Amino acid sequence: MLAEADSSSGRGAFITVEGGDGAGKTTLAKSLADCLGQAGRAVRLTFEPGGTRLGRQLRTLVLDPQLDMGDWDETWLFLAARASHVNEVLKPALAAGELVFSDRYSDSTLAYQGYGRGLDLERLRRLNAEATQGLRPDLTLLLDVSAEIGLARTRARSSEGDRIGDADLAFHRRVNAGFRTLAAEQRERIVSIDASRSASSVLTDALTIVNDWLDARCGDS
Ligand code: T5A
Repeated sequence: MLAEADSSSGRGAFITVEGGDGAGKTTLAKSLADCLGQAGRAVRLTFEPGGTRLGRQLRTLVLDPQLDMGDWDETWLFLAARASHVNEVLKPALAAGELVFSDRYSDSTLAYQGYGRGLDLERLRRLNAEATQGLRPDLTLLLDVSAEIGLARTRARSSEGDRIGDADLAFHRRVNAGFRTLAAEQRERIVSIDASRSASSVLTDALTIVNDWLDARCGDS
């Protein structure tokens, strides 16, 4: 058994997909939602920043390569997007008993703004707790791939950069190392998957992890 359900998430289950830029999160989250939806579950697929109308506006701002902003200004924008996501999407979906997949959530703030930008981790944890009203993921899939491979994937897809993706390689390496530290600290919640392999291999592993977790959770209740 990987983790117990977090009672804060109500009747549904809350699963996040995390990792560095280009790790394959969006590809995996869509495939997982498709597979589990076809198996008859009520599935919600959402993402940060941008799962709400306000979040989409904030995403445009925070990723705009023409816009200069301080590291804490950047952090507040991600937190504001998260707060609206929790209120408008996550809590209602979980209360309705849905299986919710979020492409990024609070671990991204610790990895990018904490380990990547060097902001105080304890303060970020407190702010995350406030923005989420204490809503924690039940299970997190961490797609682990080197910054070099991840950035090569995003750059092969599009030559248009964004304010965070365009940061230097050292920044993205710190982010990835930060995600690995978080996974080592919270083995009961965060499960790492080797995301340097094909998308289908990553999906196979993820489906096994999620189905085992759902079975164990069902057995516990
Ligand atoms: N951010 C976000 C913070 O700094 N703090 C925060 O609190 C939050 C929430 C936007 C940025 O914001 C930062 C992190 C980001 O820099 P985002 O939109 O999730 O967040 O940004 P990206 O991670 O850059 O999203 P991408 O869509 O670019 O990457 P994904 O989702 O990891 O990768 P995906 O699935 O889109 O795949 C990228 C390409 O690789 C291919 C896909 O087909 C696609 O072309 N691919 C694979 N190729 C080979 N093998 C595989 N296994 C593959 N999987 C996918």
